[in-house]
Amino acid sequence: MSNYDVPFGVGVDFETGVMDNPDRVITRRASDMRGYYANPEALEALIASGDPIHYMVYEKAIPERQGHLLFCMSVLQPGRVGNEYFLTKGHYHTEVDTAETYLCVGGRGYLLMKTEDGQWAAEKMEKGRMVYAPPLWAHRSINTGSEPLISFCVYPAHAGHNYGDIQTQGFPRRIMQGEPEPRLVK
Ligand code: S6P
Ligand code: ZN
Repeated sequence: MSNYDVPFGVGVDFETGVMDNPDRVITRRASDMRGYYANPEALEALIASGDPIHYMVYEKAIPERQGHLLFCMSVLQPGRVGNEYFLTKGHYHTEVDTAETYLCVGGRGYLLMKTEDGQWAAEKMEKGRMVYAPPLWAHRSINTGSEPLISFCVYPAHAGHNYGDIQTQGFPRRIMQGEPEPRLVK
């Protein structure tokens, strides 16, 4: 029995993405993102110039077992590494038969998804839009706007995270600066 086997409520600020009294806060800075961008020199320059925060995730310590739901607030900062917009690492779920839903509450960007057999999809994220990542689809957020991209995510608590081949293989598309729309490049 944990604190989370009884009902509870928690406040979240949709303007900032911050959750009240989170049990875990994950902070990923530029230096945590080596291997993920097309332009490693630009990433090293960013690290040398102050190693800014890329994203933060706020969570409650829900028991990681079947039946529970894990949820989080994810706040991805705006910015670019060279011409490539800031992104999260992206992952598959270890338990492959688990989906996830994202509700964007602020900012603008994409949820980029892929499967191991080479399919991919890029769904737009903007305030009020919900995006669904079905079982088997790896998922990564990308901020193409000028404000933080703020999302509320929910997924089965036993899902687990598998970063797998993503650091070395990436996704089939990258999202680069472009006018008037971001460019999806191979
Ligand atoms: C968890 C969910 C999000 C991500 C977060 C950071 O299943 O998809 O909470 O963990 O957006 O992304 P990543 O790829 O670094 O875990
Ligand atoms: Zn996930």
